[in-house]
Amino acid sequence: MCGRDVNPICEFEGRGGLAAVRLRHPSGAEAEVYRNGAHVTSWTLPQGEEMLFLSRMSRWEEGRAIRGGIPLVFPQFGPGRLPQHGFARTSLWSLDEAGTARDGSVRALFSLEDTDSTRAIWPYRFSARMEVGLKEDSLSISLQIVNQDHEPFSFQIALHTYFRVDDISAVMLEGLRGVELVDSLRGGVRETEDREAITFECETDRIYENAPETLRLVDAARGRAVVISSYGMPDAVVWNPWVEKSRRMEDFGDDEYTRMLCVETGIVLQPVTLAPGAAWSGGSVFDAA
Ligand code: TA6
Repeated sequence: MCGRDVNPICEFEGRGGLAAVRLRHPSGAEAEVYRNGAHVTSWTLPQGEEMLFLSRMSRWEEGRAIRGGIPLVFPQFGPGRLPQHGFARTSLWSLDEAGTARDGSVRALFSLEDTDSTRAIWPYRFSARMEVGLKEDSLSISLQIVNQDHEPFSFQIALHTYFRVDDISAVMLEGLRGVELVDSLRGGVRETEDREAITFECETDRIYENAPETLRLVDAARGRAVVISSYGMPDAVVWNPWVEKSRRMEDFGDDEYTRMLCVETGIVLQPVTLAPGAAWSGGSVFDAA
């Protein structure tokens, strides 16, 4: 374990014996990333305030998605030919580089290449890279996908971020007024969001198409806001399982819906098609306000 170690980078054996790395900024801000899925499981501000939700019921097993934090959805969003949300979040990523950058941020670079098991279900050669960047009051996630195959391939990708909130009934999500959405709970019906501040009173599962690059999550009960910026990823998914779905999720506490909101930045409705040798990049920055 990293304990009071003040080094910017510390690799350790995390829960379930899984390999993890802690990033520590001189301000005291910290982040933890598990190589299983290149999964960010914690982001704390300099005074120790946790910004991400992590279920107390999460499993910690190689090859199984961690419930909470920032799961990476790739190459498929949702159900389909591949396992739900694709294989990136259940694959073991390499930690390639880590340290302090010239701008003072603490960074860790992870990569994933195709393997026999990925090619068995998704017959393409690819390389994926994720760079996690930590500053005093912000966390950034940069992504790159390269088509290493001789054939073009299409993919969806998303940062399925679970933000921690003190009380979902006092949460507002701002910036989506006028954006067209697909409601996954009503058979994909399309409508236009007419609220500037979205509030939450029931199960919510909506894909906003071509959302603004910046959204603002306000956790009024905590007096905290997070500015969610993204680039290269035009869609935003907003999800809270509420009561009944929470009860059906065995790695999620029945009452935990009150303390989380997923605001997922990604490419969902119009998959990206990459020609052989081509690269895509995108990412998000979360600023505590
Ligand atoms: O966030 C959108 C969504 O697709 C929801 O429909 C819900 O299934 C959620 O992802 C969680 O999916 P998971 O596979 O992580 O249980």
